[in-house]
Amino acid sequence: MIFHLTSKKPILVVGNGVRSAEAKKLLLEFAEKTSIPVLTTMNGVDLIQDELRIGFIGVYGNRAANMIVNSADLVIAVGARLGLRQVGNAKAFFAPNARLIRADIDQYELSRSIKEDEEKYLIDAAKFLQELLGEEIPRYDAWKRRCFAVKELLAETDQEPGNLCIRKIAELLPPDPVIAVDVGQNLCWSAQSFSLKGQRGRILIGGGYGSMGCALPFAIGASIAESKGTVYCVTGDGGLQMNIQELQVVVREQLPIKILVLNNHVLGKISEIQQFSYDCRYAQTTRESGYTVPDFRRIAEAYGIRAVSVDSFMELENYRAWLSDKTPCLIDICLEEDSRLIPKVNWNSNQILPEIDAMLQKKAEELLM
Ligand SMILES: Cc1ncc(C[n+]2csc(CCOP(=O)(O)OP(=O)(O)O)c2C)c(N)n1
Repeated sequence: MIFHLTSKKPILVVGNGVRSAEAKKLLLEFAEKTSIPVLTTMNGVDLIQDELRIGFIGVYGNRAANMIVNSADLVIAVGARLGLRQVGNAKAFFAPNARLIRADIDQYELSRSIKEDEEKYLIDAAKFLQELLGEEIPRYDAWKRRCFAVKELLAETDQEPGNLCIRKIAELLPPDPVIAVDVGQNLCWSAQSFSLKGQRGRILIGGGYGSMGCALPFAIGASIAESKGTVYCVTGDGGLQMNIQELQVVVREQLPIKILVLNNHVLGKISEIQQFSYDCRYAQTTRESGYTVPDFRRIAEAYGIRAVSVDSFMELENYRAWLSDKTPCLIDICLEEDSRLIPKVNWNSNQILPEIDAMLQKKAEELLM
């Protein structure tokens, strides 16, 4: 018996290992059979979508997801390595009220301990889920409803312009889209706010490698793999400048890649670190400190790609047709320079910052009690 029947608030945390083991169907089956809430890591953010999606955990994870981890009494992590980005610096604060079960195919990942009494299974994610499916596990409908009520309650907190922009893009996409995302704030906003229609869509990210400029080559590869399929490429202005020459491949191969530039005119992720951790001593990240952005519309047009610059993501509505036809395009979306990345889990505790309205916080905590 792997599952602890005494558990009242169990959760599943799934990572990319579930995809590698081709166990996504088993995951959905398990989630449906038991009603145990499913959370993901950033790498597994597209493993579960639509009404099943609560969010991803970790430093820049969704507030509701991290609150649920803080309150759960059983965490079953499958194919999720639970690295620093998920667990933080002070392991004692990770899922402080829970027993931890870890299933991973990678011996090295399991050799790192997170909790002294954690239970580890060196096993393929599909086999592990199959074993769980064979166990008599009660349904957790009421607990799942409470988790989703918290998600609902907090739906409008932490909504920076970057999040709202991703929500707008998601609204305009067809079911099961393939999306390639770059690195920086644009990645975190995407992971936080891309709720996809359908269960087969993909969000391709560089994960732990964090190599800026990956989105456009990812999009090219994904489009070719799908016999010139449509791919949505979400990138920051800095990331696009890393591999901008690949626009020629898009044109030469006539790939229906839709490039959406979240253009805040700064190397946002790093300028934010310089703002908060280095007392606003910006270096090579903002216009004044030595970073500038070209006119992407004109560059795309020079390559022969249809392009437009919009002052606000609200204008994306006017380009619905561009996003659904089979021709490449670039939409340069102007974002506020100071669109921030929130919430953030304190590296040395499990406190989620910034604090929200006390009444809202209390209500969410009561739901999770
Ligand atoms: C090749 C490479 N160089 C530097 C970094 C460090 N880095 C991470 S995010 C980032 C800024 C990204 O800026 P931008 O592409 O404009 O995206 P934003 O954060 O503004 O969304 C930098 C420099 C990196 N991850 N990869």
